[in-house]
Amino acid sequence: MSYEERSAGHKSVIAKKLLDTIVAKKSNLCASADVRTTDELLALLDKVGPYICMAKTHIDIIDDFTYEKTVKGIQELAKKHNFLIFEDRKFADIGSTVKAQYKGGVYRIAEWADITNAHGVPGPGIVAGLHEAAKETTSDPRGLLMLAELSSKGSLAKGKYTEECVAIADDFPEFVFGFIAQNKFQSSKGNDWLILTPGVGLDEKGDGLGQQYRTVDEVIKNGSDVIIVGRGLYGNNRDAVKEAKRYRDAGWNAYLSRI
Ligand code: 5BU
Repeated sequence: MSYEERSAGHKSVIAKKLLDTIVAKKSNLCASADVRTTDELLALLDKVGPYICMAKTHIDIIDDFTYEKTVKGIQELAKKHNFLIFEDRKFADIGSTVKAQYKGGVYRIAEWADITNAHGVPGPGIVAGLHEAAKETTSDPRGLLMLAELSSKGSLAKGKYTEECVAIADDFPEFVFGFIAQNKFQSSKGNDWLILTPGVGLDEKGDGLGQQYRTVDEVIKNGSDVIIVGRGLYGNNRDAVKEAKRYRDAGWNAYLSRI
């Protein structure tokens, strides 16, 4: 099915917004902006902004983080270039704790990130806690991705664990709209999950610390809807604009051949 068709029938507001942005920009590329300072982060997102549907952050690796400069800066760029914001927080605690972590502390993620993600290890309470925090924080749509699989070598998230993670998602169709995963999953309740895939690189096979890269064609052919690319865009002194266009085109062409 095309992104347009899936948007029309989707139960999640945030999934619709993402699908519509992908269509408008002809880009299924999410930039993973894993740099260490606010200036580098904002400069990178301003450069690649026109070519991405989404920016993924690890807000806790920014050495000089301030809500005023870092968060406001990301929000301005998201508006300027029309992309969604995904904080890759990987929540993993009981419902009550993740609720406080998502809405509070220094980062107040629920206020500004359209999307975040969570491990299924604690069971369904983690999703219920995050959903409560989202509803108590804002009337803007918020979406959660469950971490069904990881790209790293030897990952324990597989088999029965992955199956149960997918089953948890089926009980929260308004909030959970898909997975961070390497494969596609069918919902037993007819939900249309989006698959966002990290571990995508066209020039390298890995990073020496367990990361494993597959090509854009491989992952899209296998059912991914969004490719997540970090160092492939800006590592090794790459020209981020040139690489963003390259990954955007590769992602879009692979999608067109799939449908
Ligand atoms: P890279 O530079 O393209 O390797 O960055 C990949 C990003 O995706 C990085 O921020 C990781 O934290 C994130 N990631 C991943 O690489 N693999 C996974 O399975 C998950 C997240 Br989940």
